Amino acid sequence: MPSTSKMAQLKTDLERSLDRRASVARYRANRRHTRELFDVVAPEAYETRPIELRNPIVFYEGHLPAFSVNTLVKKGLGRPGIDPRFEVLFERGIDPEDESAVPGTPAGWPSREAIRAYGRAADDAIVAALLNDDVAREDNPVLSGGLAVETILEHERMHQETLLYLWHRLPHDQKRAPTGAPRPVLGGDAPARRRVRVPAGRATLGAKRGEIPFGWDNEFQEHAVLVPEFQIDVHDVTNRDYLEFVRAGCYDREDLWSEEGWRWRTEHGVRHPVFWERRNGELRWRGMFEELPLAPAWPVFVSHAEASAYARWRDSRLPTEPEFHRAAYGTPSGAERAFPWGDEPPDPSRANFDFATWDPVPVGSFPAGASAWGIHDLLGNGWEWTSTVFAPFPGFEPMPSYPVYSTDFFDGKHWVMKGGSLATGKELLRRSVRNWFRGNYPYVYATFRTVKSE
Ligand code: AVJ
Ligand code: FE
Repeated sequence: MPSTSKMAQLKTDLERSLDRRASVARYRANRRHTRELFDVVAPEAYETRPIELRNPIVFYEGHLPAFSVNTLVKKGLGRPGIDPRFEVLFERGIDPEDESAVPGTPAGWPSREAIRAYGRAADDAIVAALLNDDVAREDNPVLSGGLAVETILEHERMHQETLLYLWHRLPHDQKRAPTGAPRPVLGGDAPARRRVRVPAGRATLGAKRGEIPFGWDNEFQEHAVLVPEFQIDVHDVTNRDYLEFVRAGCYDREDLWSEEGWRWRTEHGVRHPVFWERRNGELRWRGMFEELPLAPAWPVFVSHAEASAYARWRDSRLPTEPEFHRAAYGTPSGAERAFPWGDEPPDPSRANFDFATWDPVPVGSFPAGASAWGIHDLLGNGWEWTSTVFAPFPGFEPMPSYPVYSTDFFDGKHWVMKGGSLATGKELLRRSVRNWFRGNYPYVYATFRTVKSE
């Protein structure tokens, strides 16, 4: 009869081999999804740069495997990579303040064939490591608890969202919809604008180290915030609502905009959201695969600067990060939930996420996803801008697997977004996830709602 510690050992060995196979399956599924996303884009668009403030498309096909090799194989396991040149060239993306600060890129990128061959070699190395190496060894802070493995898996998930919003900028003749792609659901008129009162109470932000299987460094530590009473929009601001702001001439009203917001608005000649297009005097929606009517009930996607100006025009403001938490996860009893609707994991009846659609769906489409206060769409469809500057929580420590993940962005120029979009993976809908962008970045699937405190 084996001793109990021997039994425990046997059990963990079995568990470990199941974990290994599960990680390989997740890695493979991720890579397949990335490949499917690249297949949407016409080959002639490969070296184009759909967003000036980001690298060209070609970069991302190299970045995903190179990041995985850099993080798991080199940094984690301490082994050589596959191609040192690629592992520097594709190491990290860019986030310049404006178009004039875009760093130079190579005169010629490696060929697509070479990048794909690198990707295949990287996949083989990662899969072999997941199957055979001690990828979760506890005496190595990069690997401990599966940190590097989770880091590479979620990194690829996040960039699938990057790819989607980049693809959104491409001309329609440079994309092909996959067969069976769902048709856009335009819906009817938007629901009436309405706010609901959320009484003062506690919001728990962040997570405790060791209590969730994985989190990015900026999600720690957990801490409670007392949130005073406020009133918040039941629905995200819609295209119908925002059109009133445009028609009222608010892109010409400097008094509504912050100083940087106004500078961005004037220097770029911004007259309406980038997801909108003016065609023969009519405003239309730039859909993923076709131009569409401006669906009144879709959430408007805008920059933080535009969202803030709109809120000011409505004599209101954007919610703070703690207010978002209270609206999404708080309840009248004071208990807090894992998700707006309760503790059950996300499924397609609760929200629009995980690439279920290629364009948003009407606000209020998921009554089963409403929060305890009856607030809709707090997760999915579009991220939500907050008035909170992206900064570390108390007890922040850079993560060993990717120490510059957040620290470079604690510069007072990035704003917290919460909630997730149509292109956010399921695992990234956990309560503690924080996203962030510059205030003048209008390209993300990001909407907002307004709040008032009496
Ligand atoms: C957290 C979404 C702002 O896309 O720039 C990817 C995530 N960091 N690779 C980004 C990220 C490094 C990041 N965001
Ligand atoms: Fe990245």
